[in-house]
Amino acid sequence: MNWKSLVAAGLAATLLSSVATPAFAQVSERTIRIANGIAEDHPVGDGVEAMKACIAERTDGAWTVNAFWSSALGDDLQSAQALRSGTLEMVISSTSPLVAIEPALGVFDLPFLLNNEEEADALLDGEFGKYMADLLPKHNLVNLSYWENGFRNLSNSLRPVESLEDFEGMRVRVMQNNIFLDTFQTLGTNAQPMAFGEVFTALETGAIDAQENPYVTIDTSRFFEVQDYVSNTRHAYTPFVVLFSKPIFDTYSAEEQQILVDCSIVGRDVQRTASRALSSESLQRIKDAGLEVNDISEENMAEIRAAVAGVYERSAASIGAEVIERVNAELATIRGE
Ligand code: KDG
Repeated sequence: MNWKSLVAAGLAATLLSSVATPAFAQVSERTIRIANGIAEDHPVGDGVEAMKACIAERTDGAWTVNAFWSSALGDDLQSAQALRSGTLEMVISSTSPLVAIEPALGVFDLPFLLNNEEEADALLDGEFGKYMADLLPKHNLVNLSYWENGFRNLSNSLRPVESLEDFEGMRVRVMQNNIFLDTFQTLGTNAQPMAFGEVFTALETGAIDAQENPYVTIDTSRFFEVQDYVSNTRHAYTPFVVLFSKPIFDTYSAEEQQILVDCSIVGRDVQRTASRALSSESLQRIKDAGLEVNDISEENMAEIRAAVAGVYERSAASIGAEVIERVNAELATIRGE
Protein backbone atom coordinates (compact mmCIF):
# COMPACT_ATOMS: atom_id res chain seq x y z
CA MET A 1 0.00 0.00 0.00
CA ASN A 2 1.61 3.40 -1.01
CA TRP A 3 1.78 6.32 1.42
CA LYS A 4 -1.24 8.07 -0.16
CA SER A 5 -3.38 5.02 0.48
CA LEU A 6 -2.06 4.83 4.04
CA VAL A 7 -2.94 8.48 4.65
CA ALA A 8 -6.42 7.98 3.10
CA ALA A 9 -6.99 4.89 5.26
CA GLY A 10 -5.84 6.80 8.35
CA LEU A 11 -8.14 9.72 7.54
CA ALA A 12 -11.05 7.37 6.95
CA ALA A 13 -10.45 5.64 10.28
CA THR A 14 -10.24 9.00 12.07
CA LEU A 15 -13.40 10.23 10.41
CA LEU A 16 -15.24 7.02 11.24
CA SER A 17 -14.20 7.14 14.88
CA SER A 18 -15.30 10.78 15.12
CA VAL A 19 -18.64 10.07 13.41
CA ALA A 20 -19.27 6.95 15.44
CA THR A 21 -19.46 9.02 18.61
CA PRO A 22 -20.29 7.18 21.84
CA ALA A 23 -24.00 6.82 22.67
CA PHE A 24 -23.68 10.00 24.74
CA ALA A 25 -22.55 13.39 23.47
CA GLN A 26 -19.89 15.65 25.01
CA VAL A 27 -22.16 17.58 27.39
CA SER A 28 -21.88 19.71 30.51
CA GLU A 29 -23.43 18.75 33.83
CA ARG A 30 -26.94 20.26 33.98
CA THR A 31 -30.13 20.21 36.05
CA ILE A 32 -33.52 20.53 34.36
CA ARG A 33 -36.68 21.23 36.37
CA ILE A 34 -40.00 20.45 34.65
CA ALA A 35 -43.16 22.21 35.86
CA ASN A 36 -46.75 21.27 35.09
CA GLY A 37 -50.19 21.35 36.61
CA ILE A 38 -51.38 17.79 36.39
CA ALA A 39 -50.87 14.82 38.66
CA GLU A 40 -47.90 12.46 38.21
CA ASP A 41 -50.13 9.53 37.21
CA HIS A 42 -51.40 11.50 34.19
CA PRO A 43 -49.93 10.17 30.87
CA VAL A 44 -47.58 13.17 30.91
CA GLY A 45 -45.80 11.19 33.64
CA ASP A 46 -45.15 8.38 31.14
CA GLY A 47 -43.80 10.86 28.64
CA VAL A 48 -41.53 12.49 31.20
CA GLU A 49 -40.11 9.11 32.26
CA ALA A 50 -39.34 8.22 28.63
CA MET A 51 -37.77 11.63 28.01
CA LYS A 52 -35.67 11.29 31.19
CA ALA A 53 -34.43 7.83 30.13
CA CYS A 54 -33.49 9.17 26.70
CA ILE A 55 -31.60 12.09 28.26
CA ALA A 56 -29.79 9.80 30.72
CA GLU A 57 -28.59 7.64 27.83
CA ARG A 58 -27.62 10.51 25.53
CA THR A 59 -25.76 12.42 28.29
CA ASP A 60 -24.41 9.36 30.10
CA GLY A 61 -26.11 10.61 33.25
CA ALA A 62 -24.58 14.10 33.13
CA TRP A 63 -27.99 15.76 33.35
CA THR A 64 -30.39 15.65 36.29
CA VAL A 65 -34.08 15.96 35.33
CA ASN A 66 -36.68 16.57 38.06
CA ALA A 67 -40.43 16.91 37.38
CA PHE A 68 -42.73 18.89 39.70
CA TRP A 69 -46.44 17.99 39.56
CA SER A 70 -49.81 19.54 40.44
CA SER A 71 -48.72 23.18 39.97
CA ALA A 72 -46.01 22.85 42.69
CA LEU A 73 -43.88 25.45 40.85
CA GLY A 74 -46.86 27.68 39.95
CA ASP A 75 -49.60 27.56 37.35
CA ASP A 76 -49.00 27.24 33.62
CA LEU A 77 -48.69 30.94 32.90
CA GLN A 78 -46.52 31.62 35.96
CA SER A 79 -44.19 28.77 34.98
CA ALA A 80 -43.99 29.98 31.38
CA GLN A 81 -43.09 33.46 32.62
CA ALA A 82 -40.31 31.93 34.74
CA LEU A 83 -38.94 30.28 31.58
CA ARG A 84 -38.97 33.62 29.79
CA SER A 85 -36.86 35.17 32.56
CA GLY A 86 -34.49 32.20 32.65
CA THR A 87 -35.32 31.16 36.23
CA LEU A 88 -36.90 27.81 35.28
CA GLU A 89 -35.88 25.33 32.54
CA MET A 90 -39.07 23.60 31.29
CA VAL A 91 -42.85 23.56 31.53
CA ILE A 92 -45.35 21.15 29.97
CA SER A 93 -48.48 23.24 29.59
CA SER A 94 -51.66 23.47 27.59
CA THR A 95 -51.49 26.14 24.92
CA SER A 96 -54.70 27.73 26.21
CA PRO A 97 -53.41 29.57 29.30
CA LEU A 98 -50.46 30.87 27.25
CA VAL A 99 -52.49 33.07 24.89
CA ALA A 100 -51.61 35.89 27.29
CA ILE A 101 -48.04 35.52 25.94
CA GLU A 102 -48.79 34.58 22.31
CA PRO A 103 -52.44 35.24 21.24
CA ALA A 104 -52.03 33.15 18.07
CA LEU A 105 -52.01 30.00 20.24
CA GLY A 106 -55.75 30.62 20.62
CA VAL A 107 -56.21 28.90 17.26
CA PHE A 108 -56.11 25.58 19.13
CA ASP A 109 -59.00 26.71 21.36
CA LEU A 110 -61.49 27.22 18.53
CA PRO A 111 -64.48 24.98 19.26
CA PHE A 112 -64.65 21.76 17.23
CA LEU A 113 -61.55 22.72 15.19
CA LEU A 114 -60.32 19.10 15.09
CA ASN A 115 -62.25 15.85 14.62
CA ASN A 116 -59.80 13.20 15.80
CA GLU A 117 -56.28 12.47 17.07
CA GLU A 118 -55.00 11.68 13.58
CA GLU A 119 -55.81 15.22 12.47
CA ALA A 120 -54.23 16.61 15.65
CA ASP A 121 -50.96 14.73 15.13
CA ALA A 122 -50.78 15.66 11.44
CA LEU A 123 -51.46 19.35 12.17
CA LEU A 124 -49.08 19.64 15.15
CA ASP A 125 -46.19 17.55 13.79
CA GLY A 126 -46.38 19.13 10.32
CA GLU A 127 -45.77 22.54 8.78
CA PHE A 128 -48.45 24.29 10.83
CA GLY A 129 -47.06 23.07 14.14
CA LYS A 130 -43.61 24.35 13.12
CA TYR A 131 -45.12 27.67 12.03
CA MET A 132 -46.75 28.07 15.46
CA ALA A 133 -43.58 26.99 17.31
CA ASP A 134 -41.62 29.61 15.36
CA LEU A 135 -43.78 32.31 16.97
CA LEU A 136 -42.40 31.51 20.42
CA PRO A 137 -38.65 32.33 20.44
CA LYS A 138 -39.45 36.06 20.29
CA HIS A 139 -41.12 35.48 23.67
CA ASN A 140 -37.97 33.75 24.99
CA LEU A 141 -39.64 30.34 24.68
CA VAL A 142 -38.62 27.27 22.67
CA ASN A 143 -41.22 24.58 21.95
CA LEU A 144 -39.44 21.23 21.86
CA SER A 145 -42.50 19.21 20.74
CA TYR A 146 -46.27 18.88 21.12
CA TRP A 147 -47.71 16.34 23.53
CA GLU A 148 -51.40 15.52 24.11
CA ASN A 149 -53.81 16.98 26.60
CA GLY A 150 -56.64 15.70 24.42
CA PHE A 151 -60.30 16.10 23.50
CA ARG A 152 -62.17 17.96 26.18
CA ASN A 153 -65.49 16.84 27.70
CA LEU A 154 -67.84 18.53 30.15
CA SER A 155 -68.34 17.27 33.71
CA ASN A 156 -70.84 18.79 36.15
CA SER A 157 -72.78 18.28 39.37
CA LEU A 158 -76.23 19.43 38.20
CA ARG A 159 -77.67 17.38 35.31
CA PRO A 160 -76.89 15.42 32.15
CA VAL A 161 -76.05 17.81 29.32
CA GLU A 162 -77.76 16.35 26.24
CA SER A 163 -78.72 19.52 24.34
CA LEU A 164 -77.86 23.20 23.99
CA GLU A 165 -80.51 24.14 26.54
CA ASP A 166 -78.90 21.97 29.23
CA PHE A 167 -75.88 24.32 29.41
CA GLU A 168 -78.07 27.24 30.50
CA GLY A 169 -76.90 29.00 33.67
CA MET A 170 -74.32 26.34 34.59
CA ARG A 171 -71.28 27.77 36.45
CA VAL A 172 -68.53 26.22 34.32
CA ARG A 173 -64.84 26.72 35.06
CA VAL A 174 -62.91 27.51 31.92
CA MET A 175 -59.20 28.05 31.34
CA GLN A 176 -58.00 31.65 31.52
CA ASN A 177 -58.56 32.17 27.82
CA ASN A 178 -61.01 34.48 26.04
CA ILE A 179 -61.92 31.96 23.34
CA PHE A 180 -63.04 29.37 25.91
CA LEU A 181 -64.82 32.15 27.79
CA ASP A 182 -66.65 33.24 24.63
CA THR A 183 -67.51 29.65 23.70
CA PHE A 184 -69.05 28.79 27.06
CA GLN A 185 -70.82 32.12 27.44
CA THR A 186 -72.28 31.58 23.96
CA LEU A 187 -73.51 28.17 25.12
CA GLY A 188 -75.44 29.99 27.85
CA THR A 189 -73.25 29.10 30.82
CA ASN A 190 -71.98 31.35 33.59
CA ALA A 191 -68.34 30.72 32.57
CA GLN A 192 -65.69 31.22 35.29
CA PRO A 193 -62.01 31.59 34.20
CA MET A 194 -59.77 29.86 36.78
CA ALA A 195 -56.28 28.37 37.04
CA PHE A 196 -56.16 24.58 36.82
CA GLY A 197 -54.80 24.14 40.36
CA GLU A 198 -57.94 25.74 41.87
CA VAL A 199 -60.52 23.59 40.04
CA PHE A 200 -60.84 20.61 42.40
CA THR A 201 -61.51 22.77 45.49
CA ALA A 202 -63.94 25.00 43.59
CA LEU A 203 -65.92 21.92 42.52
CA GLU A 204 -65.70 20.37 46.00
CA THR A 205 -67.02 23.51 47.74
CA GLY A 206 -69.73 24.09 45.15
CA ALA A 207 -68.25 27.42 44.08
CA ILE A 208 -68.66 26.13 40.53
CA ASP A 209 -70.86 23.41 39.03
CA ALA A 210 -68.73 22.17 36.16
CA GLN A 211 -65.41 21.98 34.37
CA GLU A 212 -64.21 20.57 31.05
CA ASN A 213 -61.17 18.38 30.45
CA PRO A 214 -60.19 15.09 28.79
CA TYR A 215 -61.24 11.87 30.56
CA VAL A 216 -57.64 11.17 31.64
CA THR A 217 -57.56 14.51 33.48
CA ILE A 218 -61.02 14.07 35.03
CA ASP A 219 -59.63 10.72 36.27
CA THR A 220 -56.06 11.53 37.36
CA SER A 221 -56.99 14.91 38.93
CA ARG A 222 -59.86 13.11 40.74
CA PHE A 223 -62.53 15.50 39.47
CA PHE A 224 -64.92 12.51 39.30
CA GLU A 225 -64.92 12.51 43.11
CA VAL A 226 -66.74 15.88 43.13
CA GLN A 227 -68.86 15.60 39.97
CA ASP A 228 -71.98 13.58 39.06
CA TYR A 229 -72.33 13.83 35.28
CA VAL A 230 -69.98 13.64 32.28
CA SER A 231 -71.07 14.50 28.72
CA ASN A 232 -69.04 13.41 25.70
CA THR A 233 -68.87 16.83 24.07
CA ARG A 234 -65.34 16.64 22.51
CA HIS A 235 -65.72 20.38 22.06
CA ALA A 236 -61.99 21.15 21.66
CA TYR A 237 -58.63 19.33 21.34
CA THR A 238 -55.91 20.90 23.51
CA PRO A 239 -52.23 20.26 22.79
CA PHE A 240 -49.50 20.41 25.42
CA VAL A 241 -46.41 22.39 24.49
CA VAL A 242 -43.09 21.18 25.95
CA LEU A 243 -41.51 24.57 26.45
CA PHE A 244 -37.88 25.32 27.30
CA SER A 245 -36.45 28.62 28.49
CA LYS A 246 -34.71 30.27 25.50
CA PRO A 247 -32.24 32.20 27.71
CA ILE A 248 -31.13 28.84 29.14
CA PHE A 249 -31.47 26.95 25.80
CA ASP A 250 -29.05 29.45 24.24
CA THR A 251 -26.36 28.46 26.77
CA TYR A 252 -26.55 24.84 25.55
CA SER A 253 -24.31 23.60 22.74
CA ALA A 254 -25.96 22.62 19.44
CA GLU A 255 -25.39 18.98 20.43
CA GLU A 256 -27.11 19.51 23.79
CA GLN A 257 -30.00 21.37 22.17
CA GLN A 258 -30.47 18.43 19.79
CA ILE A 259 -30.63 16.04 22.75
CA LEU A 260 -33.48 18.11 24.24
CA VAL A 261 -35.44 18.09 20.97
CA ASP A 262 -34.81 14.39 20.23
CA CYS A 263 -35.70 13.23 23.74
CA SER A 264 -38.84 15.39 23.91
CA ILE A 265 -39.99 13.61 20.75
CA VAL A 266 -39.27 10.23 22.34
CA GLY A 267 -41.41 11.40 25.27
CA ARG A 268 -44.11 12.70 22.91
CA ASP A 269 -44.67 9.35 21.23
CA VAL A 270 -44.82 7.50 24.57
CA GLN A 271 -47.13 10.15 26.09
CA ARG A 272 -49.60 10.19 23.20
CA THR A 273 -49.78 6.39 23.22
CA ALA A 274 -50.33 6.35 26.99
CA SER A 275 -52.94 9.13 26.76
CA ARG A 276 -54.99 7.22 24.17
CA ALA A 277 -54.64 3.93 25.98
CA LEU A 278 -55.66 5.44 29.33
CA SER A 279 -58.62 7.40 27.96
CA SER A 280 -60.92 4.37 27.79
CA GLU A 281 -59.67 3.14 31.20
CA SER A 282 -60.32 6.58 32.68
CA LEU A 283 -63.84 6.65 31.24
CA GLN A 284 -64.53 3.26 32.82
CA ARG A 285 -63.16 4.47 36.19
CA ILE A 286 -65.47 7.50 35.92
CA LYS A 287 -68.44 5.20 35.27
CA ASP A 288 -67.37 2.80 38.06
CA ALA A 289 -67.34 5.78 40.43
CA GLY A 290 -71.07 6.12 39.74
CA LEU A 291 -71.09 9.17 37.45
CA GLU A 292 -73.74 9.26 34.72
CA VAL A 293 -71.96 9.47 31.35
CA ASN A 294 -73.86 10.45 28.19
CA ASP A 295 -73.25 10.96 24.52
CA ILE A 296 -75.06 13.74 22.66
CA SER A 297 -77.19 12.98 19.62
CA GLU A 298 -75.90 14.08 16.22
CA GLU A 299 -78.90 16.41 15.87
CA ASN A 300 -78.26 18.11 19.21
CA MET A 301 -74.49 18.24 18.60
CA ALA A 302 -75.16 19.98 15.27
CA GLU A 303 -77.19 22.60 17.14
CA ILE A 304 -74.36 23.09 19.68
CA ARG A 305 -71.77 23.41 16.90
CA ALA A 306 -73.92 25.95 15.08
CA ALA A 307 -74.41 27.96 18.27
CA VAL A 308 -70.65 28.49 18.71
CA ALA A 309 -69.73 28.98 15.05
CA GLY A 310 -69.61 32.75 15.64
CA VAL A 311 -66.66 32.31 18.00
CA TYR A 312 -64.42 31.84 14.94
CA GLU A 313 -65.21 35.28 13.53
CA ARG A 314 -65.02 37.00 16.94
CA SER A 315 -61.61 35.38 17.64
CA ALA A 316 -60.01 36.02 14.23
CA ALA A 317 -58.52 39.39 15.20
CA SER A 318 -56.80 38.06 18.35
CA ILE A 319 -55.54 34.89 16.64
CA GLY A 320 -54.48 36.64 13.43
CA ALA A 321 -55.76 36.30 9.87
CA GLU A 322 -52.62 34.51 8.60
CA VAL A 323 -52.84 31.90 11.35
CA ILE A 324 -56.50 31.23 10.54
CA GLU A 325 -55.75 30.97 6.81
CA ARG A 326 -52.87 28.57 7.44
CA VAL A 327 -54.78 26.27 9.78
CA ASN A 328 -57.74 26.08 7.40
CA ALA A 329 -55.44 25.32 4.46
CA GLU A 330 -53.48 22.69 6.42
CA LEU A 331 -56.65 20.99 7.66
CA ALA A 332 -58.07 20.93 4.13
CA THR A 333 -54.89 19.19 2.96
CA ILE A 334 -54.95 16.73 5.88
CA ARG A 335 -58.59 15.93 5.12
CA GLY A 336 -57.95 15.55 1.41
CA GLU A 337 -60.42 18.33 0.59
O1 KDG B 1 -50.28 21.96 33.46
C1 KDG B 1 -51.36 21.22 33.00
C2 KDG B 1 -52.37 22.17 32.45
O2 KDG B 1 -51.78 22.92 31.41
C3 KDG B 1 -53.59 21.53 31.83
O3 KDG B 1 -54.12 20.54 32.54
C4 KDG B 1 -54.50 22.68 31.53
O4 KDG B 1 -56.25 21.43 30.56
C5 KDG B 1 -55.90 22.30 31.34
C6 KDG B 1 -56.85 23.04 32.18
O5 KDG B 1 -58.02 22.65 32.19
O6 KDG B 1 -56.39 24.03 32.81
